[in-house]
Amino acid sequence: MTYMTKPKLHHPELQKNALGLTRRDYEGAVSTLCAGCGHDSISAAIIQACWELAIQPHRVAKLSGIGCSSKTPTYFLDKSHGFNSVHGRMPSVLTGANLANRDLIYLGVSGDGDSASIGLGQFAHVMRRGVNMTYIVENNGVYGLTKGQFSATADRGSKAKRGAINTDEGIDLVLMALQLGATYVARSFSGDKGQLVPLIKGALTHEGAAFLDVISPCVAFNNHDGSTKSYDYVREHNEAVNFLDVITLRKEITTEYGPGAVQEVRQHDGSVLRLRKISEGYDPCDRISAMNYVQSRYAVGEIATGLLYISPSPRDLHAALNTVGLPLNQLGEGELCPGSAALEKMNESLR
Ligand SMILES: Cc1ncc(C[n+]2csc(CCOP(=O)(O)OP(=O)(O)O)c2C)c(N)n1
Ligand code: SF4
Ligand SMILES: [Mg+2]
Repeated sequence: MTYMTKPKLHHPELQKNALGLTRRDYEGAVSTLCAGCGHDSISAAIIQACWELAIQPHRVAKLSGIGCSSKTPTYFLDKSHGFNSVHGRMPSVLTGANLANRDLIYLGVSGDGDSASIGLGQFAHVMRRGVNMTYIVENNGVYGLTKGQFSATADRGSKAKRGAINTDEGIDLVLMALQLGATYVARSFSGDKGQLVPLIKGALTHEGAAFLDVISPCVAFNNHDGSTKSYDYVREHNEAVNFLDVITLRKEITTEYGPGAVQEVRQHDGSVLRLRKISEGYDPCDRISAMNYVQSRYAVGEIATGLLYISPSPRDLHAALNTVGLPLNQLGEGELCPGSAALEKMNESLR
């Protein structure tokens, strides 16, 4: 059995959001992942973020590939659209769906094997095309579902559960996303809900390619000494650059911070991202500095987390292709099929 339904009994006093929905309205089936798996904490953070943003569940399309991580969309947002694709192919399926219906909020959930091994090409192209989506990689450094082989994000020199040393260089998907043109790039840790929930909210409200690398320990195969993706290792080496607060149009700005400590970035949808700086002088609007910073922390064994880069002027694939403003299912037959004369004219122009 791959999923179990949850009883739908709500406590009458559960807190409601602006739509009158409780967190339970954003849940899915009971998880069948190992107890303590980081992926379950990420599902909980997605539920919290969507509830806080008061997103209508039917406006979300959640897509994934294959892996324990890719199973997780079953465990949240059971009233949303969902598509579990082929291993490593979530980005192309999501791109097609996005081009057909630009009105939905696209959430792609993937694993480090799914995105950095078999799906690396797909990951690269969805980022460089600027597809408007939130791309979450639940990164545990192993192929959890197939019993713990090193994935391409495992660091060189890190140790497998049975003692083998990884001799290959690890791929940092954050660095790749920065180089490829993603317009919102963040890293977090499944064990830090306080940092993760606002980062997911910021990504969901961002109108462009938003990439989130979440280190998510695999308790069954990669949570031992010598692993660089274990709970202990990440807690000890986590270097947060900022703390994010997302203020939507509905919410008044009330938090007060000291002068100079906060940077505000206004997004196209009207939401404001307030960044409380932790690392002095870190500018999340400077892509090249972000790349240097991530690499310099890595060189001394630290993991840079937080909102690492945001473009104040994101671009989206629809803008690049100059597509029609409405989803295809809202167009009439006349608009979808311009007729044989128009087709003939087009063919003529290509002869
Ligand atoms: C085409 C294809 N190749 C290989 C597999 C076997 N396979 C299933 S999941 C997986 C890796 C999953 O790793 P990851 O994406 O990191 O997810 P995790 O289970 O660690 O969350 C592999 C190799 C497959 N299902 N399909
Ligand atoms: S095998 Fe690892 S990744 Fe898969 S559910 Fe268990 S702990 Fe999570
Ligand atoms: Mg994995």
